[in-house]
Amino acid sequence: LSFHASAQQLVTKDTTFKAEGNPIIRYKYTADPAALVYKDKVYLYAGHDEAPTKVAGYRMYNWTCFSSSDMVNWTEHPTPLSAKDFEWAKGDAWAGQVIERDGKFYWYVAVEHGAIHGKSIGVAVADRPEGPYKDALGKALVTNDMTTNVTKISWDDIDPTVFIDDDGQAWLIWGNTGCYYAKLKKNMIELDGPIKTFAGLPHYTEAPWIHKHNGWYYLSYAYEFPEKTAYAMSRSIQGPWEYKGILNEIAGNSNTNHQAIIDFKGKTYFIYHNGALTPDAGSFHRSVCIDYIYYNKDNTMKRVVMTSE
Ligand code: FUB
Repeated sequence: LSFHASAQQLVTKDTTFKAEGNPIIRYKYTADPAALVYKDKVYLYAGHDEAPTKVAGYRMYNWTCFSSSDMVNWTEHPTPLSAKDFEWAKGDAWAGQVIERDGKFYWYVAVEHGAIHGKSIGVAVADRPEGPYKDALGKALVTNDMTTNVTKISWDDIDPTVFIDDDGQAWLIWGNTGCYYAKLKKNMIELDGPIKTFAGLPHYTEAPWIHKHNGWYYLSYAYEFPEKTAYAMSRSIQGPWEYKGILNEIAGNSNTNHQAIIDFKGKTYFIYHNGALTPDAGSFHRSVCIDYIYYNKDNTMKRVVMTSE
């Protein structure tokens, strides 16, 4: 598959390709990656930047899914979920994450609410990681009026990330003006208790991601704007979080950075996006990249070395 900047190739059936360096997907723009390891495969979920050339502004209508057994040979499974699949929403397929529980796959995403000002979080469900997914709730799981003065900011309830801890408790974490968190019920489609806000995350902007390593919790997030990726560590998912510094620098000509961190077949991967495939409007024509994460002896993470090969 080859890339055409002015005419992105629309893949409508499962299509295989080989990643040849970063960005790994070169025939369409992909943003806001999330990843799931399930049964010996990585499932990579991404939004789709469809802004016309030179248009500054997000045009995102649906999400896509890629799978791989080796991080090199990939299959795209289009298009498992669209913003229009949420009848209560009026568009904007922004960032999200998929998790598996009891053989079902739950995809938490941000979309523009049709009746309540701003972005809301919806959840869709499927029987297979590659979908198809359908709205699991018929309404938003989190709306702007639950966290913010709704007249203020329309993009507060965005970037949901989900984590199931070793004790079986599922957590939803998200937000822009704060990094919010709440328990999820076992059914994965209802909050179970109050929404709280994490402290100890300097220059937090958005894009939280939780992972665990050697008994430590890591909360990585987009830092400042234009965004770098920073992270904090804790012995408990509820904090207190101790800030540990920058994990990844600004990625190319994209104002945003948005990461997923996974372990797969003995290695740790940092999955993010940059604006490398476009000479213009890189913030709105983003592309998914993958590099390695390495840990120091004290369990802190070394800065990511971004590669193009
Ligand atoms: O893709 C739209 C927004 O840009 C996401 O919600 C943010 O994380 C940033 O990547």
